[in-house]
Amino acid sequence: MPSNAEIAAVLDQVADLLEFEGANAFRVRAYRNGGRTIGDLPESVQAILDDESRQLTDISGIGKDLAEKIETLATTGSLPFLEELLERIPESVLALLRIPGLGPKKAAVLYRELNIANLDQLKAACEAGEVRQLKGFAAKTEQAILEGIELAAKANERIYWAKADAIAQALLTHLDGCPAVQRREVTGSYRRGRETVGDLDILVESDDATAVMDHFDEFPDIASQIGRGDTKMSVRLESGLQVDLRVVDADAYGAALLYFTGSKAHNIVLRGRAKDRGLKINEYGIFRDDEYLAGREEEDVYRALDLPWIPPPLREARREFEWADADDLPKLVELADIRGDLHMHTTATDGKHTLEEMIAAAQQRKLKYIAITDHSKRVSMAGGLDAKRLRAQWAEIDRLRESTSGIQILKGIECDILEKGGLDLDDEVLAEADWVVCSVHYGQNQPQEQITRRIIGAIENPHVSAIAHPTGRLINRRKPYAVDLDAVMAAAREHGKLLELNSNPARLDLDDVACAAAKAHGVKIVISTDAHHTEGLDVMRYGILQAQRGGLTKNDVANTRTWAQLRKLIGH
Ligand code: DGT
Ligand code: CA
Ligand code: CA
Ligand code: ZN
Repeated sequence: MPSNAEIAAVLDQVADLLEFEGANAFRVRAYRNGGRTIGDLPESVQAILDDESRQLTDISGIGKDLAEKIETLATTGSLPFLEELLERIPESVLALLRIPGLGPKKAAVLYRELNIANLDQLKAACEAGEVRQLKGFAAKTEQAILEGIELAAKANERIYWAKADAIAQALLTHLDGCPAVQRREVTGSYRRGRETVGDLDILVESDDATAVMDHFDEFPDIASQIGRGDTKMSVRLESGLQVDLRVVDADAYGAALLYFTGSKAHNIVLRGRAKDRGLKINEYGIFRDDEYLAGREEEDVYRALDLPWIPPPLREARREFEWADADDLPKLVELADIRGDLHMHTTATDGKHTLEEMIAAAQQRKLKYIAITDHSKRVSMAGGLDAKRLRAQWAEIDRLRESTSGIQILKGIECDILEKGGLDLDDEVLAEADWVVCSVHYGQNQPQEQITRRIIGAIENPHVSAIAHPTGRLINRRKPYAVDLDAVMAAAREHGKLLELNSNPARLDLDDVACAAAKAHGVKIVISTDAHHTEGLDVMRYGILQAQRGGLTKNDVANTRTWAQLRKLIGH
């Protein structure tokens, strides 16, 4: 359920897009004012929708059309009208609208008169003095725009790893069509599996850099070239993402792979170790004086520094060198280790697929067990389950168990932790469940002590198995709650409860650092998908990356166990 602020942001975006398209000024203003009204509303839109005696049109300034749009948005989480608008306007143009001080009207003039469709083109046009010649623009405007571009670039959101992955795979497939490409890899933060990626860094081994770059330049989604040299090149894609390409020969490939994978902090430690040994390391290899010692493979370079090969997710200059020196690098958990998925939804609440469809999809993915965890009744917008409906779903699970083989279907629930503390369903109901995962969806802005107390209260309940998305953060969109994770972990340890690593690419909650902290506390992690449709089951691999970055092994992750073992672990 979107918050008032989220609804307001959507209405505001609709206003921007309508204005950009030159829509009627009254219409634009209706959305703009509507956004402000909802943003300033002292109570939640949801409360009004829930109350049958009231209507959104009762709010002054919200007409019938707007009320319908808001209701659609509130109940489905998306707005088809906005999607339509977005489809008509190229993604790169949207970046223009976000430049402080430019605004949709001026952006539209630039787009129509000068054909400017992205930030690089706009910057070039300003610098060439073309913008000041337009009606309604001046030299001063040009300067303001240039400053705005800089600001916008800084504020430019890093993209989710999952989105970067889709682009990276397309780029690699494209590069594989070039006969001059020998080895190739996406390096940088992407290879380290960071939750967000600033830009993509592609490394290619080839003895014909020109041919590789010419081929790369034909990638269809390139919006503009940022620069090109003899062996390197940078472009911006239509989506706004920058891609750096570097071409090296075979002798340097391992050294360059190491260098460009980073992190920078990891590289700095490597350089220090090289220096200690009278060696020099750079992206071309490892050298004694001017003699090339190694560089074809990453392993060779690490070996020259008396180190084992270190998995990229660990390369953050955290504990990897300490572990490597003690010959104690963790054997990181892998997707293939995962046996079950313990958080998913069905059409009984806000899922898109039925119980049967989710089970079939889990079987296809070779999962050995799944827990069905629809929302509890407090989440009214999602049609959360009360005891009666939950028991009806469990009866259905009983029937399906008879006709299903190869997979265990667990009776679960995602039970809300109430604002005032306590759980949304009675203990006697929870006692009948195989698996209870608890989460905070309301009262997220409470002070630290209160929200921590609520979560620990759930952990103390003997029927509870795990805490879902323990900090509630949404990457780039919503800060974590003020929760004291240290206290939560201590409680989880004391009561033998699990903490979730929610694999949704927008959540990845717990994050890598918190996963490592949980391990230090002796708390096991359960990596779950929180799937709301069948394909949602595929996000597990993003959670695995985050767990790897946290240094987790198979043993640290509860759902690598059989259900019988896991059940014992949580004392059920
Ligand atoms: P990002 O793009 O912000 O998500 O993060 P990275 O890690 O991909 O950073 P990026 O693209 O600036 O550079 C790629 C790698 O190149 C980086 O991880 C390490 C290496 N690198 C870049 N600049 C430096 C530097 O000044 N010193 C060292 N030692 N390495 C660098
Ligand atoms: Ca990068
Ligand atoms: Ca880069
Ligand atoms: Zn959920």
